[in-house]
Amino acid sequence: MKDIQLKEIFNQFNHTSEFNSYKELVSGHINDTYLIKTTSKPFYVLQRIDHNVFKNVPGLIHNKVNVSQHLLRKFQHLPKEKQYRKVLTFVKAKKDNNYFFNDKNGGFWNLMIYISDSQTFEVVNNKEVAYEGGKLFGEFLNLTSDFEADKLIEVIPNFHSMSFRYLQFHSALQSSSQKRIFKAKDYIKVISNLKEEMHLLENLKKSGKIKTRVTHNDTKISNALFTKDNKALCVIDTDTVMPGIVHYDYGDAIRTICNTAAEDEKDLSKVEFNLDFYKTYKNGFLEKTENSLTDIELKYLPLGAKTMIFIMALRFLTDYLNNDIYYKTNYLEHNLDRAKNQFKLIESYSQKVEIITF
Ligand code: GN1
Ligand code: MG
Repeated sequence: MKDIQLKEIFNQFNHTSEFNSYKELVSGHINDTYLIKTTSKPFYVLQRIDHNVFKNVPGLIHNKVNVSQHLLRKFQHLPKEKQYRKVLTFVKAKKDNNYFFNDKNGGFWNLMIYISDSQTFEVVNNKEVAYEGGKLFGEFLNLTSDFEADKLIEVIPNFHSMSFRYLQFHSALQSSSQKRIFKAKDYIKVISNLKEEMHLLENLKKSGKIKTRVTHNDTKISNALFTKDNKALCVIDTDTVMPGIVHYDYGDAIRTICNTAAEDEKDLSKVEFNLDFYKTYKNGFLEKTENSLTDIELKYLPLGAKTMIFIMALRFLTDYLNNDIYYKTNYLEHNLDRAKNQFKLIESYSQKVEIITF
């Protein structure tokens, strides 16, 4: 049944390929994503955007298509077949000249060309991947630094706003069950103790001391494509490209590259901060961005890492307290386990990395 539906949706887009089969790609926590295998290459990635999370899907599509086109212009010097491996290519729908298709149930779909002979990592076990990941996300920031950030729509307002995430957390505490609050109790104190430090970057952004630019905002390492021999290829999942600060992207990549275990590993003894990968990632990232970063941006990069680990811990815990209404979960305490994992990572990070502040 599902293959018939997916085939129908796939055929609403402007391509000349023939649907053969599909495979669900389950790594993301929000959208539904399918690899569409066709009778001859290329394959495609078909995605239903969760419009409860992304209230303005046309705005999201506008952002990511424009950013892709901007990147493509930067890769004009490369041979054509290389260009299309370094940047996402979106396919238009047949109707209305849009890059999305609206199904009869109100679902929003978009289609991309699948970049073959590539791989992604949920956990990094290899220093080269840390280095290449740093270069890739650094290059993304570098190549979009001349894209006017105010041309992008803020598809999720306050996405990395710490004060907003604290508000959401406190309101979840008000309405949560005693049982869930009890399970979260050890972390409530940590959240309160870190409050001031975790607002530092937001205050620097608000005061204009750190400037806003185009950022990806979801630079977990599984959103980077690599060749089979571990060379960085392409930044994917550009749904959240919005104005932001460099620390978000720097930090979210570290959150995932330097965790010795997966984001939802339950055995916390496996969760450590890998300082070696941190240094390697930083070198790759700075290779691509150092010349364009101000002293104050550079100074606060380490705090960016801690802040991004923390904001994910806070969001996972908030969703647990809210009875799991936001992230996809596979079992009852999945969000709690994700939160515990991220709090453990902050602890390990703090033991290993010196935080530089004023
Ligand atoms: C969500 O859906 P996905 O996996 O790309 C979330 C990110 C989190 C991430 C944690 C729109 O990303 O902010 O960092 O989970 N995206 C949204 O893995 O909330
Ligand atoms: Mg995402």
